[in-house]
Amino acid sequence: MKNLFFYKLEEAVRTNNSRLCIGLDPRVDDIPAPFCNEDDPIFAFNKAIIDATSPFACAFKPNFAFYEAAGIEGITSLKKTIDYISPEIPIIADAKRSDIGSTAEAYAQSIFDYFHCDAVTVSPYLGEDSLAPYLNFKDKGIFVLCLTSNPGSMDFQIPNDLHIQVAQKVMRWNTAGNCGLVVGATKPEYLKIVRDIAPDIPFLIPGIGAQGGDLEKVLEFAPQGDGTGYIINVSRGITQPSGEGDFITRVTEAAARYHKLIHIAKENMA
Ligand code: NUP
Repeated sequence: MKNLFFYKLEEAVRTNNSRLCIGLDPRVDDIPAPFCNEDDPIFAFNKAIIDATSPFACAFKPNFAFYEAAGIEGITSLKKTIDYISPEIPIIADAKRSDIGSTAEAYAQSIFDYFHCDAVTVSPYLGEDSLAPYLNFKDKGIFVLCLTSNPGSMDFQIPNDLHIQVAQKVMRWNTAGNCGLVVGATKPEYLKIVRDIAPDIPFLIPGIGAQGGDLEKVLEFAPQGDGTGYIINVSRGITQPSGEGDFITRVTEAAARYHKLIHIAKENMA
């Protein structure tokens, strides 16, 4: 069963023939010179990236940390960025919220009622009642952290089979079809385990590009039985492109390259 968010996501996948989610994680100190002279450098930077990369994207994922780090102006830039993105392209608020239920209600209101994002990332650490305020938004997407891409996933998650337990729980919590799982690209063998447990839960997969995840291996295990149900996030690999020359040209080329790499990897699987 697909809820409104996952339906919208698959529509965007179809329209742009893309499973590439583009991460909008602006680092104020790294914003190139021309944008720094604008009134709102973060928004100007994001706007240029969104204009250049929208044809390659099935979703955009701003990580709230980078906007909060820039203070009140950063929050304003975030709001403007979200409002600027075409309504056809879903926006995933990478906010990794986690708190007791009564506080989670305020977080959920902020993400969905104020920022009008289509989906959110949340941490399951505090358990079911802490996620209920998000899950009550039946038309939105709730991506639960399951297996993170960082080295610290070896501290608690993998040694305690937490990724397995989270996947099992999310299968039960998904009564409205609004749940997804965040599964890092850096540990494809564990991603496979999660897919076996949760065959029809969509995956948000970060860790390709700067974190060195293996795209081919990820695409071997990530798709659901019908080939759908996953999106691949790239943030720095697109918004901080290597090389010389015009910045936005390099951003566009990087987005086009990842878009193509995902297709090539998929074809190699076939
Ligand atoms: O497990 C996770 N790993 C991860 O990198 C869960 C995430 N939400 N992320 C986020 O994805 C991370 O915080 C950043 O916003 C993005 C990856 O960025 P990059 O490594 O592609 O630059």
